Amino acid sequence: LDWQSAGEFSDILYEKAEGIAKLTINRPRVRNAFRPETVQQLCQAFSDAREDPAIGVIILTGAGPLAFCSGGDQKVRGNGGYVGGDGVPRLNVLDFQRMIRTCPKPVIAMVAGYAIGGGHVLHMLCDLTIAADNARFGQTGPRVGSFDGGWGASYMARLIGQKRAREMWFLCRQYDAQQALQMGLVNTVVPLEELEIETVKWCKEILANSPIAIRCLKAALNADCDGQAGIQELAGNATLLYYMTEEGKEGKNAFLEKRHPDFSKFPRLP
Ligand code: 2NE
Repeated sequence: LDWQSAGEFSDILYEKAEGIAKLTINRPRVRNAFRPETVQQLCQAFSDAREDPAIGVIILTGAGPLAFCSGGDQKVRGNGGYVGGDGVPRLNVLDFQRMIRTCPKPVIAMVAGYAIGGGHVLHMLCDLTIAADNARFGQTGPRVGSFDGGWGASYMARLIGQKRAREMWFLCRQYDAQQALQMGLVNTVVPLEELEIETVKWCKEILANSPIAIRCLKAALNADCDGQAGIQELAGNATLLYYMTEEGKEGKNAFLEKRHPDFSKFPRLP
């Protein structure tokens, strides 16, 4: 694809092409570990991709063949979070997790090399994961003095089962791409040199399908795990669709025309 830059950032690359937005964590010297600024920039670009009606699918990836993301940058970890240039400790990757989860557009993790720690959680939260054959997956929290007890634990168990999730967190082992495929952590494994070609192919297949059907399905699949927040997301789609009906418009029009609404012409379906 002919990727066009969609914004200049210090820690990420942000590009668009043919209905696809691509966010690349660009800190390969530290295996694409994120610091607060990295996450702020990811949130900014992601928000742009969500708002852009020309974009239908978002790819999240890491620069270079060695890593997707190695989680929080341990060199800037302070008391109470990761410390950015402003001196304030943050765990703002949790905000980015929620953005991925609630985005009505599919988000695809394109993983070459390590997806480790908080980077592993990010790939899990993406709707699909396309892995290169050199990909390696794992959690490190209990080894480095951290953990993610949110989606990082509970959604992992939904993906790979309780026994495997406990194994992954308690032992902090690494798993190769084929093991990840067998566990249901990733959708497919391809040779490294075909990673982007294959990911774009999946994006284009999604783009050919109905955007409203896809956004409702994403919300429905989330709702099964996400409690009241999941129901809110699913119900928001019902409101969106209702606004598109003549029945919904009658209520608004009556208010604006200062008259009583006439819903009598709309059927009470069984
Ligand atoms: C990723 C991994 C397995 C790669 O190993 P390898 O052998 O390929 O590379 P190496 O030599 O370990 O790393 C290369 C450079 O990247 C830095 C390293 O320190 C090294 O730099 P120098 O020391 O040579 O200057 N680097 C790698 N990962 C980093 C990181 N996360 N922060 C800062 N620098 C990093 C191996 O590097 C590894 O295991 N990395 C650590 C993974 C990790 O523990 N991540 C944090 C988990 S906790 C978390 O992410 C989190 C959470 O649990 C809850 C909320 C938010 C975040």
